[in-house]
Amino acid sequence: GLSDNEWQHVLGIWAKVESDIPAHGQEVMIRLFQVHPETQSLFAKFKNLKTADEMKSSDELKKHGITVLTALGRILKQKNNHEQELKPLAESHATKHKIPVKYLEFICEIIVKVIAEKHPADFGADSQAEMRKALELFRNSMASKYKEFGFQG
Ligand code: HE5
Repeated sequence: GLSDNEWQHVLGIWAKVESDIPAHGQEVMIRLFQVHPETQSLFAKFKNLKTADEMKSSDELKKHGITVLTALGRILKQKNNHEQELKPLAESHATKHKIPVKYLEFICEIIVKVIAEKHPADFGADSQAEMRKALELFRNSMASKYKEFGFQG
């Protein structure tokens, strides 16, 4: 787990994400689709968007970015007690959307990169390592819940 101090840093950084969730979410989704195009094909609504410009003009993509980061923020704020918040997310991703753990890894790494680009002065190597640790905890919990729902991930 993370120490109190580490959680405090992680949530301090997350407050910067929350200063503009739509812009961060949009950037995360576009980057995910550009770096890992295989993830885009899972989205019936988005698989027809070809260029970054088309992605940027999609209100639905923007909305989904907000949904993803809002859900993740709620989980991070629970620190080590995220079971209740995480369970419905793990269930839908395991049984309905069928999102491999590998793709959770992709999006988490992109989230770190996007925060680093948008907040270079506040998100140095140590903060990045703390955020990676928090996101790893999230992924590990998702992976173990996936198994409870019978999805090997
Ligand atoms: O599960 C839901 O609510 C509990 C449905 C809305 C939702 C989806 C759908 C939410 C809240 C999240 N995702 C959140 C979330 C946080 C982690 C970091 N997601 Zn999610 N997703 C949804 C992730 C990670 C992640 C990685 C990938 C490749 N997610 C996806 C994919 C994905 C898909 C395909 C869907 C359903 C399609 C959709 O809503 O399209 C607009």
